[in-house]
Amino acid sequence: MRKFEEKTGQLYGQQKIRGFCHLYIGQEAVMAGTMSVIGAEDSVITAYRDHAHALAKGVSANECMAEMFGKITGCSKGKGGSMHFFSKEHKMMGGHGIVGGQIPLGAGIAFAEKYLGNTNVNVCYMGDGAVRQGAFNETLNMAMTWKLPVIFVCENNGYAMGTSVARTTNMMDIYKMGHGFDMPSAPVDGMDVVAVHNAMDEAVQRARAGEGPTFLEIRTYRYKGHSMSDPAKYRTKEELEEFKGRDPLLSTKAAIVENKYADDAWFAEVDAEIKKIVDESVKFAEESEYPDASEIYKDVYVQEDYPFIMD
Ligand SMILES: Cc1ncc(C[n+]2csc(CCOP(=O)(O)OP(=O)(O)O)c2C)c(N)n1
Ligand SMILES: [Mg+2]
Repeated sequence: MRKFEEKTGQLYGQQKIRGFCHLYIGQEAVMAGTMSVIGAEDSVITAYRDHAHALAKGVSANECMAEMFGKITGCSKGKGGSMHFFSKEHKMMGGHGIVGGQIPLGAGIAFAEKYLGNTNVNVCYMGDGAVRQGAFNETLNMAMTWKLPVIFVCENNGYAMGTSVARTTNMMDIYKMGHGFDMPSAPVDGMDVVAVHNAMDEAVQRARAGEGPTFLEIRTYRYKGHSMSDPAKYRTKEELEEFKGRDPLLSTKAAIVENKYADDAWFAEVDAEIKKIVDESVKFAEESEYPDASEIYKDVYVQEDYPFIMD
């Protein structure tokens, strides 16, 4: 996730990737910790900061990179771009640009799974800004009433664009918003991948057992600006450095080496392998074709054979 996005940032600077683009760098422990709990049959849905979600759910780096280049081989056939990564195969249900728009959709997917009688869950990610939408409250109410198998994950990175959480609320503990619906809710250290995994594991077990939703407020931080055009003047250098000092990649690596699960040579091998995958994705994207003009109205509305849930 980190290497893919570092490359994405470079390519944006070279104007090979255009349009809106929001990097996830710094928040990776949220994705690694939550995705390591769920399986291929479970679905995820999120907002526009979606590259890591797609990669972690199994969408290939090739398809993700090609999407940002606007190429037909992209996961949304080059018509979605950075903010709209979708994959029916991997049950990655987007990539949504309207803040909070994905929250009722996630509950809807969970409703469908329950209706079909399986034990699949939906993980519905959102930002700290998104919880200020009315739809968030309405969705939590319905999800709890119907005991839907959905895990609401608020990735609290402290800011909604340039607006800090402190400027948008009198009550800083976002997880407490779930208490208004008697929903199991908890704060989680988002820089600690094991803490994230454990909280998620509990939530997913509850959802699979038919006991309904959970609301996790995972406290994290984004190192880059909101989008590529944001110089991030609304926060101090010290604040940024403090979080970088707790970088989840470094602390996880240290724990792995300390416990002798792997050594530096193994990390070097993995680093080289990932560099190759990322470099190849750029080549793949560059060599792919743009969609033909005849594609423009395709996939805008649901095709008869499309809805995965009715298969
Ligand atoms: C309904 C709506 N209002 C406003 C915007 C403009 N907007 C885009 S991102 C954003 C901030 C959202 O912040 P947050 O939910 O914390 O997510 P983050 O970017 O931190 O991941 C806003 C206000 C939008 N896309 N949709
Ligand atoms: Mg935010």
